[in-house]
Amino acid sequence: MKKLFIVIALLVMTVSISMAGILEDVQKKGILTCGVSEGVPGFSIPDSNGHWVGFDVDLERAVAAAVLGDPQKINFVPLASKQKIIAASSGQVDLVSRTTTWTMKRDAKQGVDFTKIVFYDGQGFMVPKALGVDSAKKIDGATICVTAGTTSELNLADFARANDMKIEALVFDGKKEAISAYSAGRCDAFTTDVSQLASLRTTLANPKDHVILPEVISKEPLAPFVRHGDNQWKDTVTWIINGLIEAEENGITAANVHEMKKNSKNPVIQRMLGTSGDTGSYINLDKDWLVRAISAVGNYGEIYDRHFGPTTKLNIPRGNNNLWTQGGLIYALPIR
Ligand SMILES: N[C@@H](CCC(=O)N[C@@H](CS)C(=O)NCC(=O)O)C(=O)O
Repeated sequence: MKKLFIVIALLVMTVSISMAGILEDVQKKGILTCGVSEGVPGFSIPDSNGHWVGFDVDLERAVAAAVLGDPQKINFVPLASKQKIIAASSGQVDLVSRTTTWTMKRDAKQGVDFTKIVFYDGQGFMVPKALGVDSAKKIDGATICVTAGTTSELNLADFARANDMKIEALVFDGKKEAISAYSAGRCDAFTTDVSQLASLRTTLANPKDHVILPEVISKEPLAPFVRHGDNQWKDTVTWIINGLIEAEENGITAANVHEMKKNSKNPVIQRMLGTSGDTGSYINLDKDWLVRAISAVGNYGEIYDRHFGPTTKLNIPRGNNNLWTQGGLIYALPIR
């Protein structure tokens, strides 16, 4: 009898949690729980005061600003590659923004839904300069350090097979172990997404002693993701990201967003910033949803520049991550 009661209570709890939805849940708790990496400069890493910073972090701060009115109201959960999908599918975190490639299996089979591609990446190789190798086609017989649970591990196997090469993969549970093994000389090369190679190279003792080879062997469209099955929450996060991109296209910045809201005569900008219509109501937020997100972190281009721009250590050219109007692939859907 007691057991039956517990089962019924659990069932009622589960049903009410899933009915309430993640958005209401987050707003009730007043805090957004976000998955991040275990520390990748430029993407997500704590600064010297323990404050999380980075491109992926700013996207999460934009969501916190839009849904909670405060970009600081985030509980950050560092996740190894192996844990990132299950952390969202199990409900441990509300949102993951962490250098994650949108693949068919993750999306359709592993209980998560991707929101919007925020960084077009591709896999590459880093080698010590002293090795004298200038092309990935010349790494036959090499031992390569790679992290478990990543697309990098799978692509490496494909690359070896397709090019009829013998490659020994040294697979590590975490990125920290993988990069330490590489810097200790346990493998000839390190492989991951090219942007992360640029980032991790800055953490090595002598970054100039390492080169990134020119070949890009895969497509790695990186996108934040949420638990599968809560369409409302997925819509909310997706449209906040669309809003940041559309803001760049329309010249709305952290510095001018309030002035634009007051004075812009452009109907697109008026809709985005809540001067006309009520786009916020489509994602269960108020009229100022996007004003708060932009004033917290700036538009997409400002976020990119802050973490990857020419004044940063990483200095990753925008390339495919330029707006479509500038020859890139970054394209926001219409906010109306
Ligand atoms: N984009 C790839 C690779 C992602 C990735 O994050 N790779 C590594 C290897 S450098 C990693 O775990 N990085 C961060 C961390 O755990 O701190 C994927 O989605 O599988």
